[in-house]
Amino acid sequence: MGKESELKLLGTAASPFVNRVQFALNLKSIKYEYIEENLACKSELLLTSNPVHKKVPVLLIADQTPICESQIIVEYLDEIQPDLNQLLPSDPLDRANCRFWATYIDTKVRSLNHPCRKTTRKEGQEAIKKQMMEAAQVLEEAFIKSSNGKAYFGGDQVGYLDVILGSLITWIKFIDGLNDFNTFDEARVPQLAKWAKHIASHEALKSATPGYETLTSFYDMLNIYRPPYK
Ligand SMILES: N[C@@H](CCC(=O)N[C@@H](CS)C(=O)NCC(=O)O)C(=O)O
Repeated sequence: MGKESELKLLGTAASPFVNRVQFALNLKSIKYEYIEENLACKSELLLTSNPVHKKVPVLLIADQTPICESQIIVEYLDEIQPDLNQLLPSDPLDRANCRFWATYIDTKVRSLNHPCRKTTRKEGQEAIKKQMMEAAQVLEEAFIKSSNGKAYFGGDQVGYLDVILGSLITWIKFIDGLNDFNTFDEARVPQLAKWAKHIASHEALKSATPGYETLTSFYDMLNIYRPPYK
């Protein structure tokens, strides 16, 4: 690797999108310097390197050129370090399929699970749970097709979708806990539930996963805590 060898990652420990990039960096044994951002008071470096969205993660390569958006960063890492744990498959059609599901996960699943998701009505909560249940069912089918009876979306080794969805598991479980729900219910989505357990114990993800306290304080910082409905 040339100038890619000096990488800096602007992040926030509680962000699943930052954790996603860290997961990919770990899988690929790429060294980087981590810079913690305070999203309540964004640094000049963040504002100038991601002026469009002003969000983390941002990957800065050696000359400070920024790359924004977690999916794009993960793809970039896969391209600069293809020999170690290749994430996207080589077949163009399989790649397109992976990107389709990645978009589904980051739009549909993330919006249902977003910590800022607010509904003050019990019916609203129930509707969201129902939609999350349906989304999990859809992902169960996608997993069965993609994994071909193996442990991961990527087959025998961690693939792109394992990174994309794997990095959201901690937040999904955290929000589930507040809402008395279980997205990865073994009775409803047995294969997905088994996958979630398996990937969560993967060292490269474990070391990129924030603890419960980090999630709680981030959630509190968003100032949206409400007790779960009973
Ligand atoms: N689509 C973006 C989402 C990144 C994102 O939402 N980052 C949040 C932290 S989890 C952020 O920086 N929020 C700051 C803000 O909204 O001002 C990605 O995949 O990188």
